Amino acid sequence: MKISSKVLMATLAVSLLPAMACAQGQEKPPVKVIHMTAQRYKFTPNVITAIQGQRVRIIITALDRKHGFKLAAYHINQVLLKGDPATIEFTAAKAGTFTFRCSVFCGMGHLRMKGKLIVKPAKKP
Ligand SMILES: [Cu+2]
Repeated sequence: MKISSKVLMATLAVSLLPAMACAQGQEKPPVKVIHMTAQRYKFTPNVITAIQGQRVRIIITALDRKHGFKLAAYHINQVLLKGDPATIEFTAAKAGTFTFRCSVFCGMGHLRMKGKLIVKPAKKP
């Protein structure tokens, strides 16, 4: 009987752990995760949105060659190596529409390889 109650306690503790981790996670603001690809001469998706103050994580994979992801308004410039996902994380603190573009010359269409980050103003209480 003693052994089986110990096993039961251990089982309960293990099953409660994920619930506790989840409750702790709720205190942090949620992160918006965006998966993106880069290839001549576009980012997919090329329009991304966030709410002001939101934490944004963009995971970008260059599919065909080396590219870059430059979001000047947020002082981000990341080289993207072919087939190697790069993670960019920032807080969308400024509302507005901001252009991001390729920052590694990749061919004739390089200058038009760009997209938009739209940060909607946070609602006032
Ligand atoms: Cu380029």
